[in-house]
Amino acid sequence: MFNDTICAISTALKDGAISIVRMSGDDSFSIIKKISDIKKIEANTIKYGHIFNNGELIDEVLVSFFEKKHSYTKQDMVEINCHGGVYVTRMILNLLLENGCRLAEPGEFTKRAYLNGRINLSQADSINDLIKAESSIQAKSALKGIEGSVERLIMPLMDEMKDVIAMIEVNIDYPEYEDEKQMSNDVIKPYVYSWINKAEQMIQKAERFRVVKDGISTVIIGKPNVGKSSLLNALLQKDKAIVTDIAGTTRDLVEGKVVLDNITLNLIDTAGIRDTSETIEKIGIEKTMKAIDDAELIILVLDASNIDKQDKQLIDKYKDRNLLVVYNKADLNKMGDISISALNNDIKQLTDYLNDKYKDDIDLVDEDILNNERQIALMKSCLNELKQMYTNIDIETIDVLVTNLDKAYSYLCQILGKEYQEDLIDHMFSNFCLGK
Ligand SMILES: Nc1nc2c(ncn2[C@@H]2O[C@H](COP(=O)(O)OP(=O)(O)OP(=O)(O)O)[C@@H](O)[C@H]2O)c(=O)[nH]1
Ligand SMILES: [Mg+2]
Repeated sequence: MFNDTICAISTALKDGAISIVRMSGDDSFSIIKKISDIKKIEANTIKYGHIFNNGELIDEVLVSFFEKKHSYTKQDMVEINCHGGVYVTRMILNLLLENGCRLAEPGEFTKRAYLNGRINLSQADSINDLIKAESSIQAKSALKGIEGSVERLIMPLMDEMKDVIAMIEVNIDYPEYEDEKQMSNDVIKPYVYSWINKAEQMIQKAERFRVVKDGISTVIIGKPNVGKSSLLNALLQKDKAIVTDIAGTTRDLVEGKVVLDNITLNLIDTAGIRDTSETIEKIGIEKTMKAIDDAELIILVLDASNIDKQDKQLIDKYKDRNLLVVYNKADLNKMGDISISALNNDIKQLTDYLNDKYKDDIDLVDEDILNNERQIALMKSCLNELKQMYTNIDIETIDVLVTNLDKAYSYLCQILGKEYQEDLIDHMFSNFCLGK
């Protein structure tokens, strides 16, 4: 089923020095022989040659051969390095299709790597994350995932659970073996307690890290004319939002993304908050309120040369949220812990503060942690089963409790893809790009 030979263009289809067209499957080696002057194939070598279509030269190429044992998919694989450019690359792909290959689905090479046991499902997650990485921290965390950090993290927990399940099963199935350790409710209670703690910690760390890795949703708010749009522009280093000295310039939400040293901010500049009867501005302020509700971080901008009662009301209103008060217009008046001048692009105190504030979360990149939503969601399901088990531990019999434990364990298996679940696998790999 998985041995038919697939092919795809693995590099971006645009002008460039080199493109790579890949094949994987039983016929990879014989197909390249049919379309090129490379007739003698040695595994794990790179050969120089030419590709022909009915005797007509298509390109001069370098072809890498990977034997099953050493290939990415654990199948015979061929990688054709041809001259970049849309035309030649497509020609070679078409030749492969005409000579017995099937066009790979997105992610199908990695799917084969997984199905053939080359990588586990969490490693496949990470390969996808690496392809999509936009910042160094995303890339670093994906690389850790590829080299097996998730398995390292959850295996000790899985081993403990597996042992306890096995002992309970022995107790149930062979009650006559009195020598076996008896897994009474009292015996398993401390185990379940410690697993709950571990699962909670893993989820908490993963969620903290996800915020810094995927971008902190940040809303810039304040009264009209304090310099919110100027701050957005200074952070983005471009004139994205309109800036004027007319109060109420920004009506709609203006979005932008900025990568500071390591953290990414998903920024939203908003309409200045004030009482107004003007229809458009009113709608803008309603949108501001909604954006504030959804944000993880609120940057409240004040005009340091003109602080009044309304500023204090805003500080008071959002003091229980993740609020950062920034004093702008430092060129007119310097005050507060974070004093900036957006007009002069003097915002270092703010960026330094943010990099420092999230440093501990960023440092989690060096720990083995859960890497993405799928893994976190499965760990949460596992935690729910364990909590249910703990709630009932003094009232239910062991054979009822073990059903929760079985389910908890199976969620952990799913993180690594240890259970073969075709739906899940298809869903996951369809997010990949072609040729990977
Ligand atoms: N002196 C000084 N003026 C600034 C500074 N930042 C912004 N301004 C000026 O303040 C005025 C308002 O700036 P905006 O960035 O449009 O302010 P805003 O908070 O987005 O205003 P609204 O969109 O109306 O809510 C403009 O004239 C800016 O040039 C600053 O650091 N120093
Ligand atoms: Mg504005």
